[in-house]
Parts: sequence; structure tokens; C-alpha cells
Amino acid sequence: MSRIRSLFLLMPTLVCSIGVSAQTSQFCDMATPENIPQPVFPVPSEVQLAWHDMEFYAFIHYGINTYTNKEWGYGDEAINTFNPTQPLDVEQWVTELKNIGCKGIIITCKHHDGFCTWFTETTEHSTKNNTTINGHVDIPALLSAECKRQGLKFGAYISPWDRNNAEYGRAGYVETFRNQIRELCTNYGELFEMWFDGANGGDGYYGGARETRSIDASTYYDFNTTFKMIRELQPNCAIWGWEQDCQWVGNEEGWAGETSWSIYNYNTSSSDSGDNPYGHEDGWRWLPSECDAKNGPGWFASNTSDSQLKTAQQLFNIYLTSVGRNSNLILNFPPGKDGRLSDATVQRMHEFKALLDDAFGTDLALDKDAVGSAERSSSVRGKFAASNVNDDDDETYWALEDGQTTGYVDIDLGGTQTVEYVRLGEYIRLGQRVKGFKIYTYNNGLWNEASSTEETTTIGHKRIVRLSSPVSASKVRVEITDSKVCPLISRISVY
Ligand code: FUL
Repeated sequence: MSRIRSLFLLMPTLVCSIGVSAQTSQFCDMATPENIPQPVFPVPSEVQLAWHDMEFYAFIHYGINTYTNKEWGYGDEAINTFNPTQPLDVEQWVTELKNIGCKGIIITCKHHDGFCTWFTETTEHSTKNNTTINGHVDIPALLSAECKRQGLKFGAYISPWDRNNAEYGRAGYVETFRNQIRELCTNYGELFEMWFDGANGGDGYYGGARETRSIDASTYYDFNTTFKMIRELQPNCAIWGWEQDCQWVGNEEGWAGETSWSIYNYNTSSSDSGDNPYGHEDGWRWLPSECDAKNGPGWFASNTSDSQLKTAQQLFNIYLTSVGRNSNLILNFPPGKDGRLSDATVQRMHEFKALLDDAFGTDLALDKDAVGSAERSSSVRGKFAASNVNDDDDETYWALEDGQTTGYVDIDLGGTQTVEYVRLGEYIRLGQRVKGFKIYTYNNGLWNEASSTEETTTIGHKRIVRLSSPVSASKVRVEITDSKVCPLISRISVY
């Protein structure tokens, strides 16, 4: 065991003995009759816990590039290039995204081209100066209101790199950029996530200079000051990137590792950006991954994107390899020139939704008899019972005694069923623990180990295992075969 790791495991004991804040002391209940397990550090913050629960949300790339068929605008586009042929139908965006299960939407408020799609005071390069019939719109205002109306969370993408701004690369831009973020944090209600793209510097228009500007992203933006401001203005907002609350998974194909730790060992003294689909078993800080993926060929809609959309099965596979592997999924659905999601896009979304419903529509394990190989003692009856895994409450969990790192839960499905997916979850508030597990199915008096195409190593917030083929079973067993310390399992669902 590394020295850092052993220090973290010791931390609760040290902290308890010197007596500290209320927040820490909730982890120091060892001595109480309830017998709450100690945390395994690092553990997620409250912001990160809420972020994990978001699981699946949408990206919307929409702006000047939608009208130029480009992915990266140069920054010299005329303001009226942004020219929606119809009034923006944000109601349609939110309705369709909600229908496929997205819990929130993050929209590009400014991409690398520098065009601000809100009525900003920081630059003239904004929809506020657009004189087309439908282009004079404050898009975050419209979208955040519609998200609120339909019960989705709202988030903002803002590109640090700005190819329009004459001051980009110089001191002046840093304050402008911070003011843009301040506006987004102040005028559009609660943000659940802010996305700070890592693409930085290069050639651009830069107010007419048309040159290449390079910056050192680690110092230029003075992000420490900016992030402090965001935390004051939006205390519940997760900051994406720059080693804050969640990180890029390291690819844009929508997959995290089969082994996927939400903890990470990034090196603050190097340029390691923390991008990694696997995490680190002995990581020193909580830094979970987010998978960003496109529904078609580009991030922005183009004249040809409708003919190149991913199939519903591809989207479903992305869901399994991201949300199903302890990562969050941000899936991009870009509106077209008419300010609507195209008919082809919507049809594909409906097909995708049908696959999700077909796979996960009925939890066969819900509230069925669950029996554990053992159960942690507590003065509170049922506190750590096996029945906590299938009560549809992720705040309750099955636990073993300290020092016990293996054990199993059997769930009686109440009759023979066809089983194809098993979904698991750990009670991550007290740290990510499980390193290995196996699934067994019971049929005709025999237990058989279920085969899966996936490594069954980590669980984390959420793990979905698809069996190699559907199996008839009257019981399902989930056996924890290896864990850092006693496992805490909050969820076993069977589909
Ligand atoms: C990248 C950008 O360069 C792409 O245009 C897109 O916005 C993607 C989500 O992030 O870094």
C-alpha cells in the first residue's frame, strides 16, 4: 500500500481524535451503537454527490457555426450570420431531451468563435446586436426558463479561447472572460455544471489582427480567482475540467473504462490534465469522469449531419459504456438552422428511448426478498440489511463488518424471469471500495456464474453489467470478491 493511501485510510481516526467540524464528525460514528462505517478517503463533496446523481444530460452546440457548417469559427463571422429561419423552439429541445431521460442541458453560450448567445455587456459580438428576424435572442434566458418549466437542470459551456476578442492573449481579456462568467452565473438561475473547454489558443481573427496567439492556460486565465467567484455565486455548480469537480474521460467516443475509479492521482506540478477513462485505485482526490459524445458527425449541426446520425443501438451502447461504467454522460443533440432539432434527430431519439425502456423498464429485483451472507451489526434494526439494496433508495445500503471484504446478496425474483442486465451501486458518500464482484444466476436448483463481456471489477456510483446472453433465473446473486475495506452496496437492480 502506498504511503499516501495508508495516510488517507488513517485520516478519520486522526481527525476524530483531535475533534473537528460537524461535517467531518458525521464520519466518526464508530463508537455509536449505530455502527456507521468509517469513510475510505477520498470521498466526494456535496457538489460532486449531486453531480453523480445527474448521470445523463444533454449538450447543445448551437451558435454561429450552425450557419457556416463549421466546427470552429474563426471569430470574423458577421453577427447576422446567426440567422434562425424560425423562432427558436426551445420547448421542443427540452421536451425531446427530457423524453430520453436527460436530467439537464448544457448549452454553448460562447464557442471558440467568441460569439455570445446572450445579451452580454462584455462585448458587441453578441446576439444582442443581431438584427435578423429571429436572431435577437438571449438563448440562455429562453432555455433556462424552459428547463425550469419542465423540471430539468441548466448548465453553461463557455469557451476560454475567444478567436474574436482583440485582447485575447493579453491581460485585458482575462477580466472580460471573468465578467462573462459572472453574467452567466448571475442572470440565469441555478447552474448545475459549467464547462470550460480545454482547447486554447491558436490562430484567430482577434479583432482584425488575424494572427496566432499562444497562452499558457495554467496561468493565463487566473482560474483560481474565477473559480472562487463561481463558488460564491453558484455554490451548487460543478466545475468541469481544470481539475475541479469532474473531468474529461479522455475520449469523445462515450466510453469509460470497465474498471473505473472516481478517484485520481493527478500531478499538480505537471501539465497532467487529469484526463483518464480508468481513474486510479489509490487516487488521492475525488475526480470522477464525464463522457462527452456526439449524436452525429460534428458538435454543430451541418447541412449533411442528418444523413450521418449514430444509430439508436450506437447511442444505447454509449449509455452502457458511460453511465453503466461509473461515469456521467453528456450527449450532444444540436439544433439546425431553423432552431429546431431535426425530424431525423427526433426520430433517432425516440428509437433510442425505446431501447432504454425495453432494457430498463422493469426492475425485477425491486422489493423482492434479499438475503445477505452476513450483515453489519447495528442498534438500528435493518440499518445494514441486504434488503437495502433493492428498496429503490440509494441512501440505504447493505454493509459488512469492518475487516470483511467479501460476501454476497441473493435476491429471489419470485419466479423464473429472463435476466439480461444487472445494475449495481455503492454508497459512495463513504468512498469507492469494491475492486471485484461476480454475478450468479439460479435455475433448476443450480447456481451458475453469469458470463459477461465486461470485466467485473469496480462499481462506484453506478455499474451496469450486460450478460453475454439473456438467462432464465429465479434468483440472482451478487458476490463481492474483493474490496478495499468492507463494501457498502446501495443498489442491486435486475432487468
Ligand atoms: C472540444 C471543442 O473544441 C469542440 O468544438 C466541442 O465543443 C467539444 C465539446 O469540446 O474541445
